[in-house]
Amino acid sequence: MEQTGFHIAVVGATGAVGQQMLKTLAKREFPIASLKLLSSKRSAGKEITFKGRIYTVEEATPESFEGVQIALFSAGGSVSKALAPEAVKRGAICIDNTSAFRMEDGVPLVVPEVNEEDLKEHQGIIANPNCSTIQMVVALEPLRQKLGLKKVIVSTYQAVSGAGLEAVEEMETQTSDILAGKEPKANVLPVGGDKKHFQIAFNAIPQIDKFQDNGYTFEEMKMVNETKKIMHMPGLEVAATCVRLPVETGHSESVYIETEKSGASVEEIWSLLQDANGVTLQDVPSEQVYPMVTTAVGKNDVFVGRVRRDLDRANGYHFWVVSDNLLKGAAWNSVQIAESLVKLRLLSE
Ligand code: NAP
Ligand code: 3JN
Repeated sequence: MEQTGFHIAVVGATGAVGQQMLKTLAKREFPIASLKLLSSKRSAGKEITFKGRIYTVEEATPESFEGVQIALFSAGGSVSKALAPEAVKRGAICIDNTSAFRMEDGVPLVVPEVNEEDLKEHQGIIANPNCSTIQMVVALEPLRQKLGLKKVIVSTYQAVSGAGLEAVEEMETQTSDILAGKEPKANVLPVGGDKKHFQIAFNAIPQIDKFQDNGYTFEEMKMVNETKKIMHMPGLEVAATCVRLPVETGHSESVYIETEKSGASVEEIWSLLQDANGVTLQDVPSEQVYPMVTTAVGKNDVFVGRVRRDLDRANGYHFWVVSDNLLKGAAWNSVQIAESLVKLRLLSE
């Protein structure tokens, strides 16, 4: 008997994001009629268990998408560029985790808590923003709605899993090598393909992705450009500094904003955050309650705390935002987009 639900493909199913994608689909009981697990030739033939059933991973090719309704891509930008249009040609809606199409006109860049309605304009490809952007805009949106937003300055403290499974392995090997008194080897971070590699264990690296000519890295400019697109605020002033830390999973961010309206109290900001979808407020300084990676990982929400008024500006506020970069930053946001497509009747069963 044919199962009810959707015909799904997960491209990059063996990767750090792909694995979380499968866990999230299972946890959310997303209605699945059939599931294809796709990767490169390297992992083809590997077996993965999903909801008690064993699936064999296949090499992703244009023909893989015949009969697929939703394709979740997280296999890198070049794979998305080559295969997402092939999937669309065959009738699939692609939810793409890479930067390949994020800034293209006609491609909605969606964080459901902020701009779910943009999904209605899709032409086959929907982009999932960068993880650091996602967790920040979820916290910014309720403040923008009530107070208006003029300026955002963010510094990130990003986990190694954002750079993939190889980077996590590198950090673990370096850590045990250093603790054993051996010289650590660095081949992956800060970014594959750049001139130099640095140790991440016991370090903080102020480079995520390559540098652009303006002195900012691609990761920093993704935060700038994607925030403006998602929030429909081309004039918003945004600047970012992105730093990699030896944390396995969970990105943290120190955010400074200037609002249109002046003088809101910390209690008013708390109340806006408390009522916001997808936000958990953790802010009791006297009890040392604030968001941390150790308590945020494994959860779908964005955790916000350390809310303070700026000492000099009546419209300036500081806060701290933590989220699981592989969940809200990638897999959960993608599955949430798929759920929104179903809710908005933009997919037919
Ligand atoms: P990863 O752990 O290195 O996994 C990469 C995945 O892509 C593996 O499943 C790999 O399959 C597959 N792959 C590689 N080359 C392929 C090819 N030619 N054809 C088909 N599949 C191929 O990386 P990750 O951390 O999961 O990230 C994957 C991508 O997701 C990143 O490159 C990035 O674009 C995106 N991402 C987005 C965010 C975000 O902020 N939203 C965060 C992290 C990552 P094999 O097992 O066969 O190698
Ligand atoms: O480093 C992180 O914490 C997030 C990394 C995201 C990433 C890594 C490799 C390629 C991306 C992304 O999603 O922006 C990409 C990319 O698709 O450009």
